[in-house]
Amino acid sequence: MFTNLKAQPKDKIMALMQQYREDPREGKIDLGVGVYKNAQGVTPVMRAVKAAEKVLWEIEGTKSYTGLAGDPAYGNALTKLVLGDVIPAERLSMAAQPGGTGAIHQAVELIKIASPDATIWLSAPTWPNHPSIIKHLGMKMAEYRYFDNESRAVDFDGMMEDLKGIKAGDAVLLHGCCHNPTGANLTLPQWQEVADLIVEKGATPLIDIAYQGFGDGLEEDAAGVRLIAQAVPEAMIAASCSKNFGIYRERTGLLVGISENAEQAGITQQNLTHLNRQNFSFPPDHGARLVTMILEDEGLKADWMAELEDVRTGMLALREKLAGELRARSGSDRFGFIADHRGMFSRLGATPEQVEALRVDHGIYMVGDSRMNIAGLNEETVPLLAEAIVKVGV
Ligand code: PLP
Ligand code: TYF
Repeated sequence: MFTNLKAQPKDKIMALMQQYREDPREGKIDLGVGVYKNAQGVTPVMRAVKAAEKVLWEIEGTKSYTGLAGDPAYGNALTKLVLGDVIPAERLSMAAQPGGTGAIHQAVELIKIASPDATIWLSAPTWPNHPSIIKHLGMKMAEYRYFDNESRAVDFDGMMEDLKGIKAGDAVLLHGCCHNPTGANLTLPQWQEVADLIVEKGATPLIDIAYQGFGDGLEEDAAGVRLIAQAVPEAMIAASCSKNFGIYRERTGLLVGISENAEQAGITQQNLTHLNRQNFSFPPDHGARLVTMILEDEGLKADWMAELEDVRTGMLALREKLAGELRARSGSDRFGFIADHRGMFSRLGATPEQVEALRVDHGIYMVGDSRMNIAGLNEETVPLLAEAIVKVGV
């Protein structure tokens, strides 16, 4: 049987991580995988997570199964973080998932059940796992233009033109904030235009929000999601706690369904629960429990928000510094986009040869499409990166 298996494409980001680890050079700089790192290059356990884990160790009396859709308290707490109070509870359905990735996978499965001929529309570019999961599940996909390689900003005209091709029953995958891999994001008026078009076409948005709190703030980063959620009769939201709670390996995500009415929401809930049962029965609980404890406790929540805000403003300061260093070294404003982008990533717009030169000649690792993880920098390495970028001729 196994002799029938064929080789599978590698996860390029993971392959790059491996290459970085094997590089013996001392001054090497890792701007690859999308994991937050502090100035010392450490991905810390957040204070509130540590505190919650300590309490949990003391009070947790059982590790018996939760529900098939996870603990409802977790779903409610995380949904409130993402959506605020903009959608009445009776229209919501939710199921805990192993990470944001699990939530996306389950959303595509839900689309497959509800609308098997649907095309799922993806931004060009997008996170490589999006097309990979959709292809794996045998669904059709199409791309909409998103990034203008010249200005390194959103190509909104191109996006709207391409989205005119949406058909009723299709799904449109949107990044809720902090677009991966570009760092370029929609403005609120642009979100409104996208929402209007989706409603007009009778499509369903699938919003992937994996970096809430990493861009302009917890509330600000959710503004586009809330706007679109209020504008459409139905939507899916795949939320991840990996980054903003720093609990990557705990696999903590949530799929939220928004339905037109309470009756429809009940059926959607049954389907979400059914899908969990088919795929893994019960979702992981440890990360979800920590998130619930933090969001439900005023003190823990305040401390988590304060630490997250430090993470966010630290990355913004690095963006400003890098844009400044590049302005000084290149004698031009053409790198100003780095300060305009939000989240962990910016797409530099370098050629594959330049990305290669950065790695080979300067020990600087970024993804092949020239996506760099801003959190991989610190005060000392920003000038080194700026120098190298100018040297390789970006
Ligand atoms: N969506 C995007 C765009 C991401 O970058 C990530 C990154 O990690 C995820 C979803 C989901 O992450 P996880 O499955 O670790 O929660
Ligand atoms: O884009 C990134 O780097 C993060 C982390 O298969 C990641 O989203 C990378 C690859 C992968 C899963 C997560």
